[in-house]
Amino acid sequence: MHKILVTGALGQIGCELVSALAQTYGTQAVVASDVRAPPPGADREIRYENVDCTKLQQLQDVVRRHNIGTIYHLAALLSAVAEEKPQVAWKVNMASLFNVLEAAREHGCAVFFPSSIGAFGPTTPTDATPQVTIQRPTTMYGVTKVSGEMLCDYYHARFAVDTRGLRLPGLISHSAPPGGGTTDYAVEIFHHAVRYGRYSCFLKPDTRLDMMYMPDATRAMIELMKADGSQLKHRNAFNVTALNFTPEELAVEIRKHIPDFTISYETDPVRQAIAESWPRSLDDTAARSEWDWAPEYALGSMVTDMITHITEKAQRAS
Ligand code: NAD
Ligand code: AKB
Repeated sequence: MHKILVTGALGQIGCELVSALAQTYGTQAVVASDVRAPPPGADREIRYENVDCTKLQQLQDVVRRHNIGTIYHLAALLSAVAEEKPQVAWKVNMASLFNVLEAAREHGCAVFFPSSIGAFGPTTPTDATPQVTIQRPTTMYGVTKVSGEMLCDYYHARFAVDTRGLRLPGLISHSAPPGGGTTDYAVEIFHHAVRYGRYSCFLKPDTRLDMMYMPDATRAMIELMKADGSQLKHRNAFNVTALNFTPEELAVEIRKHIPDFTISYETDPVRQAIAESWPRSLDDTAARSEWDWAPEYALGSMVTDMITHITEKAQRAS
């Protein structure tokens, strides 16, 4: 039986994607991997491999040993960290994708690549950004995402590798902390609201961005990889979205659960500039029509679920 390899599996998405894949296909079908060692107490039922994706040999070895048929390639540096270390970001994001595509070409694997709203830039139409439009990002993260989309298209056209991708918005989740992105405020705010009743936000109150709750995001990734390939016209990569709000609007929704919650603003100029270079909202019509994408969580249901989980976690820890 072909197995599924997840790279960067200890990150914000990986932690939940591995569980979602195990629920869908069984624990034996999934191999989790990361350059880091798993934390003590990690799920021992899921096979774990230490893999640095910038090393082709390590990837090829794990793909061969586990008879891998599909690779969900999550290993990367996120927007804020990539802007701090652009040279490292180019190496990690591009070398690792190139190696994944080479291993996939040699071993006949399908590849999932997570692009981002960061693949757009200040010259892109900002509202209801179309599927096909101007992509001239001004961040190193965005440059690696556009290049990644194009490289995936190239491997599909030139070598018939089944590459598929999503342009994900900011993702909100409670299992693992976010990895250094511009949209991290939308996760941090919940932890601070539950623990301290207040939060100092690094983006301005009216910074509007698309977002998505993690259960919708992992389902989108799995559904895209299951979709009938002959129906996919865009492949790399589909705009997808679910939620759209500003920090101020999120705070209002949190106050429905924690009435005394207060938010203040101490803007980080680097992350604010990144956010302002991104679209305010995406048009995901192509994903909806080509593989029936539809989100399940709205702002209210996402906030209720986040606060429930984080409160339970805080109570267990105390
Ligand atoms: P994360 O930073 O939380 O996790 C990335 C993981 O990759 C980490 O566990 C890290 O140890 C690992 N990693 C780093 N270098 C590696 C290497 N050389 N080899 C193997 N593993 C390595 O990131 P995430 O939020 O889980 O994002 C995963 C992917 O999804 C990234 O490509 C990111 O750009 C994309 N994405 C994320 C979001 C989001 O909001 N989280 C939104 C859009 C796109
Ligand atoms: C980031 O902020 O870097 C990510 C993303 C939207 O790609 N969350």
